[in-house]
Amino acid sequence: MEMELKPAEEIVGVDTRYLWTLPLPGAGSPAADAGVGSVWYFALPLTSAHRGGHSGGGALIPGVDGQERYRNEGTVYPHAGLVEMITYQRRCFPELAWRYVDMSHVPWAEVRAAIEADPPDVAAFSVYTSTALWAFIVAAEIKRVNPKAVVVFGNDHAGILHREVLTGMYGSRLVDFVSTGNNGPFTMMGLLYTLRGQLDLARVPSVAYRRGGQVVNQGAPTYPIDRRLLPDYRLIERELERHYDKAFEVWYAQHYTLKRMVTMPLDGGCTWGKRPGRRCKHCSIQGLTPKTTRVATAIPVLEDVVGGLGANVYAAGDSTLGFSREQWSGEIGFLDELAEACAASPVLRRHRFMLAYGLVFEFLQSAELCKDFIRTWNVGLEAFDPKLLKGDSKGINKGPDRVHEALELAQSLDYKLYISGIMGLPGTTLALLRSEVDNWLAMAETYRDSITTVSVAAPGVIPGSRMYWDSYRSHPGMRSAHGEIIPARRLTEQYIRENTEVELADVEAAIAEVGRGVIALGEERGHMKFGGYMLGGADEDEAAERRLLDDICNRI
Ligand code: B12
Ligand code: SF4
Repeated sequence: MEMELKPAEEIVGVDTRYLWTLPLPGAGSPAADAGVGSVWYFALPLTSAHRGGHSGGGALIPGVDGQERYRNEGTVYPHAGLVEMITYQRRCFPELAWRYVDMSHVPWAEVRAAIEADPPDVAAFSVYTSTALWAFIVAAEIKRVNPKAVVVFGNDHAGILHREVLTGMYGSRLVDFVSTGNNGPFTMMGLLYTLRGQLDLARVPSVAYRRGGQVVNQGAPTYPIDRRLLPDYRLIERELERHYDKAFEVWYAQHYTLKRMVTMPLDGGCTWGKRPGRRCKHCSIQGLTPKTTRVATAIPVLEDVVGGLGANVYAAGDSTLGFSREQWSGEIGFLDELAEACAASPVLRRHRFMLAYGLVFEFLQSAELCKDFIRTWNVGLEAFDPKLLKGDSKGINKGPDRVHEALELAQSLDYKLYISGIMGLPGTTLALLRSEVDNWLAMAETYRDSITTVSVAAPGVIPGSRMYWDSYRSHPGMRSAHGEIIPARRLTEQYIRENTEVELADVEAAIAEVGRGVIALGEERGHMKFGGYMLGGADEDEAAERRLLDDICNRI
């Protein structure tokens, strides 16, 4: 698969031009470190949001008490992609020092001091659209202190925009390599072997870089996930204790018996993704081909995580609840096998430990099958009025009656619910906005004993989505905003203006009203939390972050 701006179908396969066998056969343990003495892996905070750097965090909403717990608690979930790479690094380079730094928890001053004291030789960043600014800031500081350091950007934002990053005002100076596929460990370990002089760069998959004034991209299909190691969270147990457990305590402790949650790439893609034109318009995930791990491999890892670390498991797939034999083409029996294996495991059969995504339709099909191991159903309801879903494949949620039926079923089978939605979809009027607010509040009130989170956001125009691609092609204004850092809030404002009868300000007022209601209801009973997408771009913090970046760059 090649990550590009134009939504594309993800290809799964093995391209034999590249190195996939890790550790590299015959590499042995080289005596010299060849300039690579330490590798740091960075997870980043949302732009301008030191508060609520967590999914569904966000700025404080005026006019309601009980938001103290939303302040600066950092994310609940360690970063799966980074722990996946660290797991491989321990296998391939057991002697090579590494650090895992999650800046939603570790403050900038502390990170800056650590870089000053002993900068890394290689820095790997997981870059989302909403965290790109911080990726550049930290990369700049590392290059300032250690100009020889090698900077690698990865994840969807960087991969989709690899050209923009490698040739951009900041990226051309700060970023050496960009990962362009869903092959993190192979890209990163390949690069480490290359930097140590043990592998030709041409054999590293899914990597883009500058050469002779050009951008070279060694695009590769996604290596099958049933042949990969799963992330080993024991490697960051100290960070779990120091940071993530506290965040979990604040947000979720009242809802769960296991008091942690870690993300596991057990499956990926969705059954809607085969043809990119059919995908939900706002979905920015490129890797959409349905794929699953091997259940026999996953079970011992899950036993360690649940039984050993005492953690819940966030299934990173986009459509996990869709993967039962009774649905779609009937080809994928992942959940059927998993249910059977969990029931047979002395550790797992005692817990409902998993959080899984699924459409309403998918939940209705698999709720009964999964009721002994899935604890939480994570559902994107998007909107209540079917008119708003037209032209966006989420219409497959099939309107309010099916939603109601699914929520009732969830409650009767004692599922927890993490519910998200979008306000300001094409066709929105002021009257519709009002009725959406009322519907969200009515739902929150009815199901508050099951709901952990209600998260409602404006339609973020982010690269990777069909919405972004359509706007990019049809709007000169959009093209001028396009680049290595995306002004997502400004683009969203424009998108709402052009496709609805309301303004972003109306949408944000409606979201705040839902927020106030949800928080107040949760305070009364149920402990629901509220969150919305922090688009950034609106406050002084972000302007200060931009100045910080320029200031560091001027000193390199
Ligand atoms: C789990 C998840 C979360 C979790 C946990 C994230 C975490 N800390 O790990 C939570 C709930 C916290 C979360 C939050 C948010 N998320 Co989220 N999340 C996901 C989800 C479902 C799975 C990600 C995952 O763990 N996959 C498994 C791991 C192993 O793979 P991966 O991360 O995809 O990375 C692969 C490659 O990209 C590559 N790679 C990744 N990083 C790097 C770095 C280097 C150096 C290299 C070489 C390679 C590499 O290697 C991996 C494969 O081997 C994805 C959707 C999806 N299925 O991809 C959305 C997704 C990543 N999230 C998204 C968004 C928007 C958010 C939020 C901004 C939501 C919000 N608040 O409004 C926040 C941001 C939080 C933050 N501070 O960064 C978007 C990102 C879009 C974009 N263009 O940036 C996605 C793609 C979903 C979408 N809307 O389309 N998210
Ligand atoms: S939003 Fe979900 S169902 Fe829609 S295309 Fe994306 S992953 Fe598939």
